[in-house]
Formats: sequence, structure tokens, C-alpha cells
Amino acid sequence: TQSHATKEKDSNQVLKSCEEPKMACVGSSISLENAPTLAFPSISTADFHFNLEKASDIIVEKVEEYVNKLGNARLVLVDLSQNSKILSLVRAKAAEKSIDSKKFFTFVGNITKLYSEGGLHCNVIANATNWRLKPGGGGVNAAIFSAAGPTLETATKAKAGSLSSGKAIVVPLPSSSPLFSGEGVTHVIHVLGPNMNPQRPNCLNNDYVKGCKILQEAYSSLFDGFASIVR
Ligand code: AR6
Repeated sequence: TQSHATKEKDSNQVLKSCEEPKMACVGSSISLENAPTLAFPSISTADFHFNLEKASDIIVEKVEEYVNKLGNARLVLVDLSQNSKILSLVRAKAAEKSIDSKKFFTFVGNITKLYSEGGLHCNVIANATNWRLKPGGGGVNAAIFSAAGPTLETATKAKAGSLSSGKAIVVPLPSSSPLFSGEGVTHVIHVLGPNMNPQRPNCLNNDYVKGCKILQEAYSSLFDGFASIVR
């Protein structure tokens, strides 16, 4: 059995070998290994069809705004594939802005298995949800509700019945949830991003003036929610 520190180091080294040389992260994140950490997916860029260039600008801008306000807490952008376009765009733009790589980095893995499969300790995960806050629907929403078990739906309902776009809600995860016991996740923050997919509710029909404003608001709500847990 590997120690936690070794596991995280190893997984970072794996990343180092397959990601771009300028990427933020790697060995230096070890000292903040047990710091409060928010893992978040790129909101709206898959099922909701939001433009990746625009989304990556907004992610980096919002991370830059919040990362130093959060003390030692870390922000980690996660995606499933090593070839993730959004991860490489964000890494390149974050490197240009010299964002502290101990406090913000990208990570390849399933957001519901970051500790058990990647050795990365994240006490909070974000979910790119739907307006009904309902399980299923594919993407990260289906994965998180399924991995968390039915207690997440109950705990979510106790907080809200629906969500407006650009907003986030913090849901404490019951300790009986497998995500809590197996992965160390104590809170899920549901976020509803802007939708550019005509097959989904409230499509913005390519109005990127509105869309960018809503995506900025979504990341502010997410990071404010995380700050309220860290404090
Ligand atoms: N782990 C890490 N990242 C993931 C995972 C995972 N298990 N699954 C997907 N991603 P999406 P959206 C990445 O489509 O565009 C749902 O049906 C994915 O590669 O989940 O905001 C909801 O119910 C992408 O980078 O969210 C809503 O109706 C990112 O997560 C709608 O989709 C977001 O992709 C929301 O669409």
C-alpha cells in the first residue's frame, strides 16, 4: 500500500511526462497536499457546447481573481482525458499569467475517483449540473450523482429545487455517501453554466455577450461557495 504522499507524487509525475512542459503543478504541490482543495470540471464546455477558447479565458481570469484570496486552498481543473483541449488551453494561459502552480493546476482523472485512482485529495468537488438539479443526463452530473448515491439527491433537495444559470449551491455530503467515505469529499457544489446547445433548456443561441457574463458569474458563485467552506 502506497502512502498518500507517494501516490500523489507518482500521479503528478505521470502528468508531468504527458503534459506540456510549462504546465502548472507537479512536485511542488506536495507541500499543500492536505490543504482544502476544490476540484472542478470545465463548466458548460461539453454537453452545453460553450466555446473552449472563451471558456479557457474565463477560467484563468476567475482563478487569478480568487486564488490568492483563498489562503493555502487549492483549485484544480479536472478532465477525463490527457488530450483534453480545455486543459491544455487553460494550462497555457495560466502559465502566461504566472499563477502559483501550488495553488492552481490541472489534473487528468475522473472527478469521482480523484483520491482512490489519482492519489489527489480534494475535499470539495464541483458539479456542472442542470437547472432541475437532477441526477442523470450524462457528463459529470450523471457521474457525480451516481458515485455519491441517493443521499446526494436528498441533501440537494433540502437546499434547493432548482438553480438559475450563473448560480451555484453548496451541498454538504452525508458521511454515509461513498464519495465521502471512499474519496474524502465533504461537499459538492452544484453549478449551472450557460447553455449553447439547442437541444437543452434555455439555449442562448450563440449570444456570447450573455454567455460569457453568465459563465463568469458561475465561476464567481462556485469560488465564493468554496471560500465559504474554507473559512
Ligand atoms: N470526471 C471529470 N471530468 C468530467 C467527467 C468526469 N467523470 N465527466 C465529464 N467531464 P459536461 P456541461 C468533463 O457535459 O457542458 C449534463 O447532462 C467534460 O469532459 O458534464 O456543463 C447536465 O445534466 C467537460 O470538460 O457539462 C447538464 O444538463 C466537463 O466535464 C449538462 O450536462 C463538463 O462537461 C451540463 O453540460
